[in-house]
Amino acid sequence: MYDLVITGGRVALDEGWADCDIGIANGRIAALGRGLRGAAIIEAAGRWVMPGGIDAHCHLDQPTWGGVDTADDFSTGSVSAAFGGTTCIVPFAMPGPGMTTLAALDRSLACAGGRSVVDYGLHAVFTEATGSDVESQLDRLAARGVPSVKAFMTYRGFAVSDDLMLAIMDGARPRGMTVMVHAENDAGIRRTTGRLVALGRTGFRYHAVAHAEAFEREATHRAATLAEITGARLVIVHVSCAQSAEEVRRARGRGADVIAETCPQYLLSTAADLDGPPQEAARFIFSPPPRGRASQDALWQALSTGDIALWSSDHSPYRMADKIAPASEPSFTTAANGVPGLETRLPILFSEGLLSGRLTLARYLALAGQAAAMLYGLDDRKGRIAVGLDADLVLWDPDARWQVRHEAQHSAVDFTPYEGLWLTGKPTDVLVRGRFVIRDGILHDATPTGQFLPRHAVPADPARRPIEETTPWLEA
Ligand code: DUC
Ligand code: ZN
Ligand code: ZN
Repeated sequence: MYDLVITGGRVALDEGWADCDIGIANGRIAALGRGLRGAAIIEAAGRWVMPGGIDAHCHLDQPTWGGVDTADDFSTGSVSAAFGGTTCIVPFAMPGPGMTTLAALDRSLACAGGRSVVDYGLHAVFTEATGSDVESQLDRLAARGVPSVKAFMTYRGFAVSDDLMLAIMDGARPRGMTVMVHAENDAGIRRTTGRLVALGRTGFRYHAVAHAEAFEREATHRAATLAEITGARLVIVHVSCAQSAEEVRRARGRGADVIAETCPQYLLSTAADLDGPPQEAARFIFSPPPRGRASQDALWQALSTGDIALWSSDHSPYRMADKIAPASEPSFTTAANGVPGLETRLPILFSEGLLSGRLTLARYLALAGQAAAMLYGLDDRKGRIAVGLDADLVLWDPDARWQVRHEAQHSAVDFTPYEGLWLTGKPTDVLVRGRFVIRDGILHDATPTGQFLPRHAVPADPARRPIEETTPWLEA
């Protein structure tokens, strides 16, 4: 007798669709089969039972920077995630001005503790303020279950030099840690922003010029090359355009362990969306910016082949007033960068990826969370429907036809970039470790029982060696 049995649904397993029951005991999936008996039974006829999603790139309760803070904390952000079928999140422990990496981790753990309705891990962030003892800091992060660190190639106060990037990668590889990079050419952005300002071109449309594709392509190529030099595992976060996706594909072709992530905003909006009145255009201010239709096609293609391995929201919950700033003269140079997306990430993938036929079930499952679980050291607990794993499950009504409306979303941000978008398929019931958080489309239990998940390191592929350990003339 199981604590709970879900019966009658169409279940998404690794090997494909199955008509089976799911038996849950002590918060874990205990059995997959027919005729299972449970203390409680959930009838799922007509619904699809999918693994809970993992959103491994989001920003919650970040320290105030330049007077701007994030609207969502771990409470509102995690409820929003749950309504969107995401049962596990990995936000960034972002440092405030001058804050060290480890102090930022302590701060984020304190912010998250006792607030989240879904389970969560944290990524660390290295900046020039991190200090020179990179290796000992990596040791301390790994010991605390944080085997992934992000570094920025742009933004004052954040951008790291190539030297520091190499040191981070050199330290990460032997520890089985993953380096995540925001790849844009900083000097190019600063130079072009300065010239646009001098020309009086500060409207939101110029955001796409100041962050042109060439800047992203160059930085992606450089970061990938640094990964090749060190043998490190590298994730290029928020790949926005065909040129950057192509750089990742080429680096992988050379044997480098470089992985691409993209986000829904790059598939559903274009630079033309920045061209409207400020109130409208502000909904599409994020970095890198939206691109053109050809990039959208290339990104869908790369998602379908696996050349892009990760699908994350980059949920960056900044309010409209912080985007339209100053209100008297909105400017791309002062607008807060980022859009909400925790709640829409998976429904967009379900509707526009799986149901549209762009993605197979296997690709959908990989992008929904399986790939993130494996890459970020969560696969022993999360990411699939399999015996022994946490009972993080989502029941979807595959026929529900609905329109995204900001008023119906649960983030504390005051807009969505997807206002009015029609989608098919909606989560109706969401369980985290066997407990209902959402039931029949309603918040069933807001008790913040989400746990911090210490993640395991993922050893580097021994074939990917630092360049000084290779002897190409002997191997030719
Ligand atoms: N990069 C992110 O990863 N998130 C928000 C803004 C940014 O530039
Ligand atoms: Zn970024
Ligand atoms: Zn981000």
